[in-house]
Amino acid sequence: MTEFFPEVKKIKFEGPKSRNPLAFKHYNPREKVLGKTMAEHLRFSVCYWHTFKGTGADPFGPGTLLRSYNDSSDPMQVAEMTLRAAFEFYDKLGVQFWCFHDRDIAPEAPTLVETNRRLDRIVKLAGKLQRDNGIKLLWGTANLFSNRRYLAGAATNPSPAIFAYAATQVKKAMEVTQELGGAGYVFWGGREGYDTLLNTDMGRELDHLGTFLHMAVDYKKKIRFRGQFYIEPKPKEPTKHQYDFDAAACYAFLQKYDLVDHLKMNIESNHATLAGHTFVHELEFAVANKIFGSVDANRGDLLIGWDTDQFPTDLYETALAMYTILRGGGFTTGGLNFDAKVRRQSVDPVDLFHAHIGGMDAFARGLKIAARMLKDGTFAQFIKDRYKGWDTPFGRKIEKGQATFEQMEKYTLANGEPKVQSGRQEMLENILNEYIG
Ligand code: XUL
Ligand code: CO
Repeated sequence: MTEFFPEVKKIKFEGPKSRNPLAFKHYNPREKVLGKTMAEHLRFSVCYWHTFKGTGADPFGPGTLLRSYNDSSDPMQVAEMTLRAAFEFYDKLGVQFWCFHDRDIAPEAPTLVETNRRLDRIVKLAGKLQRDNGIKLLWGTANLFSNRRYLAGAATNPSPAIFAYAATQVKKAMEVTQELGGAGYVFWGGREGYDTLLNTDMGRELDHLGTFLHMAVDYKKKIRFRGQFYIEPKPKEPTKHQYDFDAAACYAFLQKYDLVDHLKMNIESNHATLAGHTFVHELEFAVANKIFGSVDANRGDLLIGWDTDQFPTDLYETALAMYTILRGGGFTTGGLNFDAKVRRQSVDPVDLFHAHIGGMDAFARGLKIAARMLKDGTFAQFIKDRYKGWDTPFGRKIEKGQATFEQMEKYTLANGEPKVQSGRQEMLENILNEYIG
């Protein structure tokens, strides 16, 4: 059988002293941390779109990444070779999961019937490759943003015919996700937003998005698809404003349309920073509101204002992210999906390995650091002490909603000026540095 990455053997854990760039220094899938293996905690997934369909194109120039599995004029042969290359990659890298959009794995044909036939053919092969390699599907999704028909959105398109086309596509994408045993299904609002309010009925579009998701929930029940639905926040790009702006906007939307019980958040690091938040802020919000589901792991660039989707390497980010995720109970159906792409100059297939190895090691280190932070309990104790006034009978009464403004006035007049306490930010940051180092 053709090998697509003949220069790379199975990636092994060699420990922190290894100087082999094609080895894990920290990710040891079988090593136990807080009672679970690293593999069980981290549930790494490789995304199909960037890793196997990414070309390196940017707004200033075409693709630079040449791959042997693209070497055919027959699009279905390319699709098949790419899928085989992908499973060779998953196996050599040692991940358990993958993710895809319908149109990543099989190209569109002139008619929807033929498009679905192509998809079925590839899904059949994917099922076999999953079984042969012991790889599972973390989640599937539909690409509702690349085709010209979706230039003004899918579920929020001004045309009901395009809404219907998008629903038809999601119906099929859910079916194939179920067929492949997917643990989840993602809704990322590709072009669900606007470029100008001069041509947009925002209220109506939001209603349509709510209706669309309810139709998806109904169909999920009908076909008994047991995977978890996720919504993936992003504030802008490709549109000027995306309705799923951030976790808070998504939560408000889900509450208004009575969808909270049906969707959790798929938090992407670079989307968080585009929204003016940190990655950890978005995770913390999701955990605090019990809507955390999964992660698209990547990072942005401090000086570039768009979704650069770089591989995560920052230990502060991975440590704090894992600290929040562990405090939220860890992953159940979700995982760490590398929605990240190699740079345009990283033209060799081996760069895909370097990128993922780095991301996996960065999260493995983050996990170990977070576990130490949790075990020591230093930060948890600090926070507990900071709020200890609320654990007194006076504080508890307020928390229970049993206090009145008049009682607050009486208390304040009797007790005078309240004491303030230091937030100790610098001290806490120094302690954090000790964990990272
Ligand atoms: C786009 C993005 C998507 C979703 C899936 O920024 O993150 O790839 O993750 O549609
Ligand atoms: Co994403």
